Amino acid sequence: MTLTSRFRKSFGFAALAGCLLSAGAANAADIVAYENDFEGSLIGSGSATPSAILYGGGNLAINSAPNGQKFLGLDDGTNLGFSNHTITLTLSGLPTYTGFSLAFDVYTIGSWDGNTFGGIGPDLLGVSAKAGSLSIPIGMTTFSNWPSLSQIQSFPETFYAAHPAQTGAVAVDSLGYPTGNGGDATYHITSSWGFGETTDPLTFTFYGINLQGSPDETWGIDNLKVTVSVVPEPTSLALFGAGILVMGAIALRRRA
Ligand SMILES: [Ca+2]
Ligand SMILES: [Ca+2]
Repeated sequence: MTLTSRFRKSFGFAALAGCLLSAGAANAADIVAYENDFEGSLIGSGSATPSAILYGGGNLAINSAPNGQKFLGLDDGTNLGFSNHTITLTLSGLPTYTGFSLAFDVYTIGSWDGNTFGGIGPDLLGVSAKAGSLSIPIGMTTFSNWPSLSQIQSFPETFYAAHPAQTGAVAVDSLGYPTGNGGDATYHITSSWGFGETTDPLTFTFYGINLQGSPDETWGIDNLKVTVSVVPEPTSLALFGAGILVMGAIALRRRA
């Protein structure tokens, strides 16, 4: 199986949208495999929902930020989300697909230290995927909530790129966590990939590494959406081909 669209080098995922290059792309249709804003349900919706499984190092829960925003986090009573946990979303029951797009928001909560070493970092968050037997290391990066300390982080590229703290954040301190401990930041992340025809399952793994842990440095997932590019059924392709033949015959007759 050959990748025909590569992740840009980084978490600059958005730029890759629409770059799927597989041979069947012209006839492929995108369907929503999974979608969840975590306002009401851990299960979510989408064509693959019945077999979507989310789990981590503890029990998952819908957490509530101080401003009322709900997101995927941990059932530890803190509403602070994950620390050094691994969370996996498995989608099955999908038709044959030739690519996927992943989109989600990550909330970095508290005292994230970006690329800083010396025992307090680097504070890493990573995402990987597995499509059928194909493993895709989507990216691993760092975040910092300390622009006031002139810290650097790798986002919007992968570790060990260097950018000022909170570069690329779509919101800062909007969730209402205490700013004395770094507050919070919101990042919107997307990544699109294309490859040969692939079957179930499609799995995404999200993980935190090297964090000082709850309640100091935590994170949450929100507005998670997965679409897949689906190859048309052979029967509809055959009908489409027949339609072209008929049209061709009519054109020939007119010309005659
Ligand atoms: Ca939400
Ligand atoms: Ca840290």
